Amino acid sequence: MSISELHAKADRLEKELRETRDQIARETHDSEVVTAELARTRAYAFSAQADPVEELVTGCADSLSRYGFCVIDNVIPRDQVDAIRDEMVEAQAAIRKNVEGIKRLFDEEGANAEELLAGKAAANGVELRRVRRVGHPPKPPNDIVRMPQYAEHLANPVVTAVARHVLDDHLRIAQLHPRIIEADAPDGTPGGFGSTKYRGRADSREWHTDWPHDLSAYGRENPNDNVGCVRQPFPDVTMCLVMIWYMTDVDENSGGTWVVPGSHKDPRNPRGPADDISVTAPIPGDMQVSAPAGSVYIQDSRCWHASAMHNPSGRARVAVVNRWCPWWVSVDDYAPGDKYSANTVCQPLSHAEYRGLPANVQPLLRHVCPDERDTLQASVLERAEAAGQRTAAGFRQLEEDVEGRVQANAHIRVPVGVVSS
Ligand SMILES: O=C(O)CCC(=O)C(=O)O
Ligand SMILES: [Fe+2]
Repeated sequence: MSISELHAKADRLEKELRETRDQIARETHDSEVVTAELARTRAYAFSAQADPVEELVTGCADSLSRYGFCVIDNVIPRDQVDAIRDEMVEAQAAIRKNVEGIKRLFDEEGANAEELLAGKAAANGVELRRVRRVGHPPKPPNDIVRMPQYAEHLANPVVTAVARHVLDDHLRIAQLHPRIIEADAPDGTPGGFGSTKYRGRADSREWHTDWPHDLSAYGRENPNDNVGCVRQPFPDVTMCLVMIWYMTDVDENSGGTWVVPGSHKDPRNPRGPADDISVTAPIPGDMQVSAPAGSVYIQDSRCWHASAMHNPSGRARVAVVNRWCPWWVSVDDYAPGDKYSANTVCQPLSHAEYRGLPANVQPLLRHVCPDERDTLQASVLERAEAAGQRTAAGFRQLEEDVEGRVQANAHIRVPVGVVSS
């Protein structure tokens, strides 16, 4: 057989293998068995106190790659959880009040951005900050400024080690906001996430994937509000880690995040126009995460997941969500007309707010402070320095050993024509 015939045969066999595996999964309900076991054993969870930390990092990275998510248990010490939970609840109320104030100023008073920043916002008890991109409208301050106790933990060394391992060395937090799932109310209003008319059923879902893999991109067809989404089928690269910091215990009765293990590698998407998936129906093999208060759920943004639309536990599920990216993802939003800034993309910080952050959090949020120069961090520069030296060494060979150099790459063989599945 010729080389090209062999390649064609390999492609055919790979395709057949994929199809056969899909068929086995369908016929043996493989995913349901795997998920039931995963939910029971919590094989996705690791202790924040693990020693050595490298084992936790590889365990989390392996779980993220295999299942699309992991949990680090007890990142926030037990004795601080209650205070931080209360802080998050108060922050959410203040953030909502502020956004309502911004809407009122724009809608009822017709204020423009410059007069608001020049004092009108403050005079009306509304907080607005200038953003880094010139000409883009101001936004509410980054939610982190309302949660100083939580901020002390945001750059937890174990959490950042996992993020650096999976993403890259220079990290940026693109979004950060509370996400509270209400409990059933005394008047009978069901608990759960989202519109009250859809809440209360354990068999309802709101499947989605997260920015930059959120297909409806917050703003759908509206160029003022659309923050951008990677095209389907998504490249097999982890571009964003979503972190959910649970400040209450979570399980299937108390707002544990719904997830479909393995879905981050599936080319389909719950919102995919051609994928024949209902965003509100259970998916075989889905499960809810369980974790003690103080734990951090980490997922690849491509993983199919949903907030619980039921919460029979009798208490609210309190959490803060953040989206972490490597420096090379374009985190700034493409929603220049979003004057209410209900979306939470790159909410800015004043210089004083930035300087008031814990020192280890500043590098993660420097990009949202327009008063700071946002250069690449040392670890990324060091890589470039090493590559620069390697390049210079090659040119030295060209000066010092013109003929001997010709065989210097004889050991390098690049496979050609290999199609990866
Ligand atoms: O509330 C949860 O458990 C999930 C949150 C979520 O999906 C999100 O914020 O994108
Ligand atoms: Fe989400």
